[in-house]
Amino acid sequence: MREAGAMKVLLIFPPISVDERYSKKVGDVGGHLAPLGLAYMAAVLLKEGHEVSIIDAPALGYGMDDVLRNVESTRPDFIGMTALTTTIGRVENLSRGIKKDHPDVLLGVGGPHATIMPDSTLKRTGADFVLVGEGDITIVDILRDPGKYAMKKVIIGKRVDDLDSLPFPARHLLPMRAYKALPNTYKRSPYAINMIISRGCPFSCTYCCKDLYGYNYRARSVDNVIREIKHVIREYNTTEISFWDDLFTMKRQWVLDFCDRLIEEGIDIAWSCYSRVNFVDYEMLRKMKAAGCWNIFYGIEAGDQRLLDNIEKGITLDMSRKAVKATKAAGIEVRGSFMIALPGETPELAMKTIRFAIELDADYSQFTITTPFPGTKLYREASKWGRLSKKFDEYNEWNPVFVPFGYKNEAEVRRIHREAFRRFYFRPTYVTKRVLKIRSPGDLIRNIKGLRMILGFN
Ligand code: B12
Repeated sequence: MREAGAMKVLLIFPPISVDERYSKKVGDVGGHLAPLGLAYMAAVLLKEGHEVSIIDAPALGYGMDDVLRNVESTRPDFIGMTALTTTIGRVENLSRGIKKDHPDVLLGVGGPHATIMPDSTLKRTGADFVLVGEGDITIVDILRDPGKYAMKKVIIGKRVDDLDSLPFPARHLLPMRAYKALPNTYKRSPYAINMIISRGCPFSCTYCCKDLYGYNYRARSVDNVIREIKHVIREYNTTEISFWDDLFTMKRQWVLDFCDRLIEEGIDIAWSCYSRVNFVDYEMLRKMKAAGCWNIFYGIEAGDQRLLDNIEKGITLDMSRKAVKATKAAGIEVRGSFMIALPGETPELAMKTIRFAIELDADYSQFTITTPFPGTKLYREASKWGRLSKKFDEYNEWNPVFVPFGYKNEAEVRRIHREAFRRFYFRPTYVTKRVLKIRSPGDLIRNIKGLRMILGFN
């Protein structure tokens, strides 16, 4: 029985397949992760006494019709959807479909795209409201008194200053066995548990959108994160966790304290995170390794200083060299992220980036195609640097939606992007290194799947 005033809530992550995400046939390689934003909101709403369910359509393999059928049979009072720029077209179709059959359902849309383009999101989807920014606090207020908000079509979400005040994400509402990491992104267990320890980032890289979490970095306490780790170990028997913060090592002392706790309490997990090359040092990396960190993903982006300056990355090539060397020396694998088709880039400069990736010789390198998402400085200034397509469905970082003036056309961007994977991965030294690292049948399978994925990109 629901309490008085309680609602039947359905939160939806709209359908998109892994192949669509990469605009390529990459096969059954995994790559789904729990939608933590919805899971946080679900946890908060459960505490309020609402009856909540989540449909993570990509993980469940649901298409539009499956979602609509579910809505038909469950008849929720409130439906909330996440919109990314890549998925706004689907959110539009889905919400129009829902509103056609159920005009009375309260429908809200949030997430990065809704935050960046609230008015157009409202118009396209026909939703009752669009929420800008963080939803965890404000969704409670809205459902407490929908009448009060009925006139406000665009609602600004309250920023969560004290992240420890949030309950842990309601993972029990999600198909946890469907979350499998990509082959080269796990060590011990393909069943992925993703976690976030902070929100916000003080840097101003021009390709990144600051509208959602802002510049103000806020972290959870070490104690709160350790409790969540123990919780997921207990509930899901997990042996591996990936941290998806933009900058996990933002606060050095936090990282050291966190590692000390993992070590002191004998918490045996393999973990990985994202960082910046100028926010690590050997001593800290050694401690991270001792605490179970096996892989760090660095945004290295380019092999030419001017290209880095054009995106206001605030790093130098030497910082990348130093960080990669220190990370390897600490015994942690390095994943390097590189961008092709940056503002000011020519195919020759892209070759410099590819050569730099080879020089650094990270354990894995990912090359994505620069995508000026709306809400970023790069989007606003795109016409200064090249030609930009506005087909948002193609904004997935694997399509040349932006062609810098230094390139002839999209085909040339695609050719260089393929070339990057080919030159990096099909080097005899790289192949030998990977083969020598194979220790178990699991390692072998991971490598074969990873190879299939790289071939998919080619
Ligand atoms: C983890 C992650 C992934 C994971 C999992 C995605 C998932 N299921 O959530 C994986 C690796 C699968 C992934 C894939 C992609 N991702 Co991604 N991802 C992230 C990352 C790093 C963290 C997301 C997260 O957990 N945030 C923490 C939670 C708490 O926040 P949240 O999800 O934003 O939710 C809050 C608010 O947005 C809001 N909210 C969200 N939904 C709703 C709904 C309602 C009704 C309301 C009221 C509020 C609300 O309230 C929430 C709580 O405060 C973000 C970057 C970032 N820092 O957020 C990029 C990010 C979301 N991804 C992005 C992109 C582009 C992609 C891909 C297209 C890239 C690709 N080719 O792989 C795909 C598309 C995937 C898809 N399924 O559609 C972009 C989106 C940009 C944009 N303008 O839309 C981001 C912002 C990164 C970037 N490049 O700038 N991603």
